[in-house]
Amino acid sequence: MDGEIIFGVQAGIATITLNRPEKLNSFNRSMALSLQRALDECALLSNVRCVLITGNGKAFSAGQDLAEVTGENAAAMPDIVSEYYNPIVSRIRHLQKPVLAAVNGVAAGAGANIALCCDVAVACYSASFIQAFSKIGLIPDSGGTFFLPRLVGWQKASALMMLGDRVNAVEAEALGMIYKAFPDEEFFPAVLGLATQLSELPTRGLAFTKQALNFSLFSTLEEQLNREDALQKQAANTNDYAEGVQAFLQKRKPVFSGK
Ligand code: LHQ
Repeated sequence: MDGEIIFGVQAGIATITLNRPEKLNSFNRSMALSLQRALDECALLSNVRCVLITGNGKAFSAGQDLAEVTGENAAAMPDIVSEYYNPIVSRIRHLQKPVLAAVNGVAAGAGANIALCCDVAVACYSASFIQAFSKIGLIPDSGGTFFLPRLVGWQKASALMMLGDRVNAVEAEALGMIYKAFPDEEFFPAVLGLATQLSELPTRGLAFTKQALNFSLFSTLEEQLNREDALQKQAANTNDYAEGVQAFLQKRKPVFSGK
């Protein structure tokens, strides 16, 4: 996909690698649109049961390519947020498959917030997260003002967004910003293990879980209980539910098909 994204599918896992390493995988228009297309592809491909997003080289992503927003051909600000980042975040949240962010290095600005909106985000010890926006007079976008206070609490989020502190991976795990941090040398085996695990779980059940979590962000308890009831009925209609129960009763390991 245009060379700025490397896309591959193997054993149920679609890997999307942000590939502008010399620019710390910062987003230009082409990379943003390629990421959107790759996510669309993941939605369409029935053999994809887990999506892994990572970066090539020493960074995950330094956010917007600031060279693109200066000079005569600079894209207008409203276009950047609505054309690049909002469609990426919406696609990740609405994809009916688990999305794993493997943060292999610095994640700044929109790069950080794209990682944080994924279903599971992990990082290597040498990675870090920076809400870099305030340093250039912007506000956190890509869902940052939505997800970060929900992940780490209002006060921490507010301070991190205003001060633009660099948060290392171990702190990010302690804050609940990410699921886990791994030593660098253990990172890729750990990521592969998690991606494999996610790809072998009941995919439709995970999609219903994701729908319930999305819905919980705005609902009352009563609304949420009703939503869980409706989604549980759908989950109970899947082949994987039948397989899960049978396997338990037969004391064997379940083999889920994702259907
Ligand atoms: C970069 C970038 C970069 C271009 C490193 N762009 N070249 C929405 C609406 C509209 C407009 C703006 O944006 C947004 C959303 C956003 O994402 S706003 C936030 C944009 N991102 C930033 O402000 C982060 C800027 N980068 C940094 O603060 C540092 O580079 C970090 C902390 C990420 C990494 O620091 P270092 O590891 O010390 O690397 P470095 O600074 O030396 O960067 C290496 C190279 O990458 C360097 O190029 P050079 O030619 O000198 O080797 C940088 O210029 C380039 N680079 N980030 N965002």
